[in-house]
Amino acid sequence: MLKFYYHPSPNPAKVALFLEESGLPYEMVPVDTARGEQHSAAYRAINPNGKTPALVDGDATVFDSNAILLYLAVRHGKFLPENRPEVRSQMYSWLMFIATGIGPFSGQAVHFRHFAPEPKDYALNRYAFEARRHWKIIDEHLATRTFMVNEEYTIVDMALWGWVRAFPYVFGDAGWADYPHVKSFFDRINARPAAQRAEALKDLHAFKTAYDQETLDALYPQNVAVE
Ligand SMILES: N[C@@H](CCC(=O)N[C@@H](CS)C(=O)NCC(=O)O)C(=O)O
Repeated sequence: MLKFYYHPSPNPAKVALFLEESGLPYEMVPVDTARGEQHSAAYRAINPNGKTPALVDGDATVFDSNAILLYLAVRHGKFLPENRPEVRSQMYSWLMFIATGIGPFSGQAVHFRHFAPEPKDYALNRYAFEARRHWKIIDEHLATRTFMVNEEYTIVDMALWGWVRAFPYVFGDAGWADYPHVKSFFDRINARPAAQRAEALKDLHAFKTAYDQETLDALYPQNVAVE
């Protein structure tokens, strides 16, 4: 059975949605990043990047959320758009745009908005600007379509959903108003039973929610004092 290494955060959510949509049997293995479990030697052997998610499929190990989506989609022939160059090219482009733009800039915008120590104005401005710029591109793209590629529900939509969930942390609750098409997309995917099951995974384990010193040290090791 598939082993899915999970924490309730944006990148694992993408894979949770695929697994729930596909009905593939899997075991959820919690990795409590607030307790530093992502840094254990055992987990690093699965994901050398020490982040969630990761997937073990028999002898195959896959890390990085969009790589896992592609792996599962190709292996099981599910949630890939029509196999024409002009369509698949769109899938690869948007998948990488989400992996290299939406995710990292949104993540850093969250970090500087909520967690970074002062002074942070320059960095906050830089990442909030880039997050807005990337999400505007998505919003304009979704203005004329239901799904990201070819009007088919694909892994690109799953990759996007993982991060749309974090929208209020990136921009605040008022942020939705500037991205109406992203909001409609979010409501549309949330209405799917698989999305609700993917969201409910977080309740299967008592993940730590406190932001105490242990959590800060686990998530921001650059701040840990070196004696
Ligand atoms: N590029 C990676 C990024 C993974 C990532 O940053 N995961 C976050 C959760 S969304 C994490 O595990 N954070 C814990 C940490 O940074 O220590 C992917 O898409 O899987």
